[in-house]
Formats: sequence, C-alpha cells, structure tokens
Amino acid sequence: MSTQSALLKVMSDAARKAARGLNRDFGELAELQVSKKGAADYVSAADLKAEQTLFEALAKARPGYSFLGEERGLIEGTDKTHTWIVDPLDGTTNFLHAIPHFAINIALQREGVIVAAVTYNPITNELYWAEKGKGCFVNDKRLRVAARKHLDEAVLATGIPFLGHGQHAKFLKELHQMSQRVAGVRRFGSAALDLAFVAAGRFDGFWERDLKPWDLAAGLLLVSEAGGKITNADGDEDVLGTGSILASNLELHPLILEKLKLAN
Ligand code: 2AM
Ligand code: CA
Repeated sequence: MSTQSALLKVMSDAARKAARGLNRDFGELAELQVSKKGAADYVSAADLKAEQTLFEALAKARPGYSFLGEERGLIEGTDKTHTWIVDPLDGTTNFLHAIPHFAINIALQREGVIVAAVTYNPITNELYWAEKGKGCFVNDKRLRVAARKHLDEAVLATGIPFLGHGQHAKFLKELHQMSQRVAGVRRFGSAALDLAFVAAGRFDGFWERDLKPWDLAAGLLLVSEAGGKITNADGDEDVLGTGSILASNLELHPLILEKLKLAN
C-alpha cells in the first residue's frame, strides 16, 4: 500500500516546499540570468534558503527534534532521541553547472536508527520514500532493487573523489577492477539519487567513499526497504561513521565487494 503516514507527509511536504525555491533558483541559473562569476555564491544562498525552509517546516511539525544539516551543522533539540538528517541540495556541483540532476534529502533517525526517509528530485518530480518495515516507494509505486545476478550485466554507479578530497589513486584502482567486469559504470554526481536509483533497480549497485551522513542517511533506508544489501565499501557495517558505502542486491553485493577488495 502506498498511503503515506503522517510522519512521511510532513517530510514530503517539507521537501516539496523547499523544492519550489530550488526550482526557481535553478531556472534562473539555467537561463544564465546569474553571472558566471556570481554563480557559486548564488548556489550557496539557494542551498542555505532551502535548508532554512526544511528546518522551519520540520520543526513546526515536530518541535524539539534535533536537526543535523549540511549547512548549519547540528542543532540540538529538547528531544534527544530524534534527529533529522538533512541535505537541502545534494548534487550541488550539478546545480551550479545547470545540470538537472540533484535532490533534497531528509532522513529521521530515532535512537540511532534511520526510521523514515525522503529523497526528492524536483526536476523529475520523483519523490522516493520509505519507512522502516513498510517498504520503499517512488510517488505511489512500490520499488524493488534489481534482480540481476551477474556482474557482466550490471550497471554500477560511483562517485569520483574531487578537488582536495578523498583518495584518488585508490579510486582509480577500484574503477580499474570494476570497469573490466561490469556492463557499465556511471558517475552522475548525487549520492542521494544514486541510492534512490539502486532502490528503483535502475542501478545494480553503487559504491563511493568520503561521503557525509546527510548524503547517505535517507538512501540507506530506501535501499534496505527495497530489499537491497548495504555495507561500507570495505564490507563492514558502519556506513554513516565511515562515509563509505556499497549498496546493491543480495546476489551482486558479495561479487562487487570481492572485486573492490582486489583493488586494495
Ligand atoms: P553535495 O552535492 O551535497 O555536496 C558526489 O560524489 C557526492 O559527493 C554528492 O552527494 C555531493 O554532495 C558530495 N560532495 C560533497 N562535496 C562535493 C564537491 N566539492 N564536489 C562534488 N561532490 C561533492
Ligand atoms: Ca550532499
């Protein structure tokens, strides 16, 4: 059944509200009404505005919950058991370059466990959502990870370390291993949408390192509620603490992990 709970409605409404501002700002950027020089500042302002909208909408509906956002860091609430983990604009570099592939990411953590998730792509109007134990959906359609079992038919997503971040040589070794064995590797620039695409069975797997909790928290629940398997890229349990992830289906996950290990 695809009826959203009151909690999921709060999260979805907040995401749609923030998206209206982002869409407007993206439109202006794409129409080149913002000078190239000023674009980075313009995008950080859009980002901050979206986070403020999300903070206000979520705090109004659930007063007291703590809030961890990419822009504002941790704002502790009176309720220490609940924390929103929010990325107001995942895929910032795409946004800045007028590439229409970005998302708003909202997760709710209860006593250390992610219990609800929304990843919203405002350009395609795809709202991915999940609640612990209740399945994963895009709009009103139930999602399931891909059923592919063999590496040679798999399309994987990854993220490339960028300027000043991550281990570039290690990434190249991993890519060297994986790209020899799979049908394709994609790099689209939004970890949140990469995970949503794994949940939707579009990508058969996704690995990346050096991510932040707000890039990952929502997608972890989307993929696990869609029947997927998640560890970090070294095969261990801790994803949010390490910022590293390998998400796939039950059959491909061990095969991908084995190849990643060959690279290390
Ligand atoms: P962001 O757009 O919210 O910054 C892509 O590999 C992932 O890495 C995205 O989810 C992106 O989230 C994150 N990331 C963080 N800083 C980045 C940067 N300077 N360049 C590219 N991606 C970045
Ligand atoms: Ca992000």
